[in-house]
Amino acid sequence: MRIDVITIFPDYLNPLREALLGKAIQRERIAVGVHDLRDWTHDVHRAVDDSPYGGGPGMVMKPDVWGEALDEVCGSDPERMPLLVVPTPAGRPFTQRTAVRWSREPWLVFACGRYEGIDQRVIEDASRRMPVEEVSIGDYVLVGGEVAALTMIEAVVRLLPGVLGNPASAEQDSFSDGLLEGPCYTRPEVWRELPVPDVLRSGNHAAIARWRRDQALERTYRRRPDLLDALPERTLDAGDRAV
Ligand code: 6GU
Repeated sequence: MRIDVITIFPDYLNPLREALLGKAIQRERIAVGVHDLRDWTHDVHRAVDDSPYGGGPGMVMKPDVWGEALDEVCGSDPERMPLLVVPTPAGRPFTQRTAVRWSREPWLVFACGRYEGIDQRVIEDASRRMPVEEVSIGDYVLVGGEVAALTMIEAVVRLLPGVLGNPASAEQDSFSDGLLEGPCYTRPEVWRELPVPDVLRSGNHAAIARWRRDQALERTYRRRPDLLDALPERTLDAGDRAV
């Protein structure tokens, strides 16, 4: 998978080179390009923003600069256009489903806006040549799209084959079955007078699976009842209905 990010703060994306993502780059599971939006300005001030039509606070990112940046980064081969992602608090919610869907794409380009946003015609124009998704990572407002892009890139890249050490761990994630994951434990058996639950040391694999499922259901009920409401009834087994 190829991932490009366009931003006025390229250093914000440095964490991409660390840890899991850095390893994925080294192992050539992903190729990453980070581009400074100001490289596509032509004025001495390298201006990327201007005041909003219609008045109001803040600044809006200029369409001409973004237009040239996207033309160059995305190219013009209709057979090989990227999926363009525009992080914005006004977007559709980014979820684990989005991450799974994007993990099948060969090429993602993230257009990170700052200030009040990007002139909407940039999105409209890009949509004439490529798929564009405006997405939000949650109901709060960040200063810019960079941290949101990092978040989404991490969620996508860990799903790619050969990136996680243990592929089974992606399948057991919170959300992959619509539930939050329950608690987990390791040695020692008793720590600060707190024992590991007996069932986990019983060796009874059916009982362990049932206990884990119950813990996940109970945690989801207490913390995210909205997820339970959204669960199709047929995904609940006989044991679940008894909980
Ligand atoms: Cl994707 N961008 C910004 N700037 N703020 C956000 C967001 C994105 N998602 C939630 N808040």
